[in-house]
Amino acid sequence: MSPPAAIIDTPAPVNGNGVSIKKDYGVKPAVAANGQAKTLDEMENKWEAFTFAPIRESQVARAMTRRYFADLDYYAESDIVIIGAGSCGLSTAYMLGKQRPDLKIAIVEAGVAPGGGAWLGGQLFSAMVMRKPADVFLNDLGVPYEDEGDFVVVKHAALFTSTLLSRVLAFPNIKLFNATAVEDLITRPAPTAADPHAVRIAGVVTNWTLVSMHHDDQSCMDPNTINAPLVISTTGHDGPFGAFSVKRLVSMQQLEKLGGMRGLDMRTAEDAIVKKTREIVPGLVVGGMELSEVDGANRMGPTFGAMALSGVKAAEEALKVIDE
Ligand code: 48N
Repeated sequence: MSPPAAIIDTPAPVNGNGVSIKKDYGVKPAVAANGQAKTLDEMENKWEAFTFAPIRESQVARAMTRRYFADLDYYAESDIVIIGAGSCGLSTAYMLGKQRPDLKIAIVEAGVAPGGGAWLGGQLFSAMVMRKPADVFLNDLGVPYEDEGDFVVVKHAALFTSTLLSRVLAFPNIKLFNATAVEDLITRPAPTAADPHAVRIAGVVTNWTLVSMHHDDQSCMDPNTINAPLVISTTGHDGPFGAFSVKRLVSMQQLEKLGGMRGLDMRTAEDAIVKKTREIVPGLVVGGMELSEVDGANRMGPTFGAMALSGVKAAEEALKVIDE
């Protein structure tokens, strides 16, 4: 039985060059789902007559895939790519989204769930500590906290991370590609007097994370790419996926070696990470705990102010490059 004619949808819109354009789906605030009621109160005790509006499975398939592939097409050329949607990467995206609605920003996050290590405060405890002046970031974000003098405490780390994530996802010029791993960096020759083999970073090489995890037991599964004049890497300290870009810079001889993250020293670690967030090689800014692997900075343990403010600085450093 062929689907009713009304459901055969029109093809995704493309411009004169056949490039998908962001179709305006008329994003509206959420309204009651069932078509009859307009408020939750109106649904009370009306379950006998309750029914959802009609749907055909292919409409769901098209609603998801049309948008996703239009986004893949649209962000294939981005202004900035952020690798890693942990607390630093999301803070960076938040600052860029607020300041530069003109920029196309793609966030590539290997995990299905973005947020990195910021869903808990430390050793699975809920509360998240941020040392002042990181409270100014929480004020800007609108996250409530308890003031303990030199530091503040957010009652649950997930309150910070979910609020930050929701603000970032609400920016129309930012797209999160989660469950997607950066497998390599796109480079262009940028020889210098000191290094004829020097490169500048010009984008990222991506694949579904589940594919990235099985290159050793499947035949060749080639990646996809996103071109961008600037990449911001915030992939965290070393681990299964961590410190990705800086380790790749070493293997492509753009960095001689990594300093390696040092032992825990809260007071020196946080200042160092924020102050040294910077463009490591042309076209690549590194922030958050990934940076500790470059400079051999100490780790700070269960305090997150440096992640937020490293994100603020990473956004600043990125705009210096983009606007130069
Ligand atoms: O949360 P993380 O790991 O990294 P940061 O730098 O945003 O925040 C670090 C912070 O959580 C701490 O480690 C705290 C402060 N503790 C310090 C200490 O002393 O222990 O987020 C990195 C994100 C994760 O979500 C990864 O999944 C993702 O980056 N990621 C990648 N995404 C895409 N492609 C990759 N190759 C990749 N590698 C990591």
